[in-house]
Amino acid sequence: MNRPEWWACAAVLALAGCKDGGNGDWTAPDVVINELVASNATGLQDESGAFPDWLELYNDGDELVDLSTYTITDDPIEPQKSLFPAGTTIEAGGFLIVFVDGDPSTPNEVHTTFRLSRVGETVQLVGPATEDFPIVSEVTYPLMETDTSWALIGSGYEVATTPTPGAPNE
Ligand SMILES: [Ca+2]
Ligand SMILES: [Ca+2]
Repeated sequence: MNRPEWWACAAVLALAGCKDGGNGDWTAPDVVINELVASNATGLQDESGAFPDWLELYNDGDELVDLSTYTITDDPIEPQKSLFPAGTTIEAGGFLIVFVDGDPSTPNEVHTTFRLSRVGETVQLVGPATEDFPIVSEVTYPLMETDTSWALIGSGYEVATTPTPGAPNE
């Protein structure tokens, strides 16, 4: 964080609770789990032509975020369940599709080591181990109908009947 941001954060820390990590000077980026499909039959395909479950990350901040030291998990007691490939980044205002299928068969795409349950579970985007695994974004979704998504619209999540991978939710 640059100096003006540090001063601003220090000034409002007591009131607003700036997100702080284990080393005191780490701030969580504004990256959210923006949308997910837990039962994909006819929607987004990966490069192999499969229809994996997927989730969409969105960077609501104004700086590129390097996810190389981040992880993603469906198990809170195993924060490092699935690593991002080294060099994975998400640009400011950008989207990143993560195939949540336990099948890293298309190495140019990001895949997880686990799958999404159609009946619902909790998924977390987790920050660096050096910051004590801060939860950057967390979503708990209910039982999902096939080819619908759980989408962040406004300040909350709701079912979307038309998933929008890589684009703003609607
Ligand atoms: Ca799972
Ligand atoms: Ca979307």
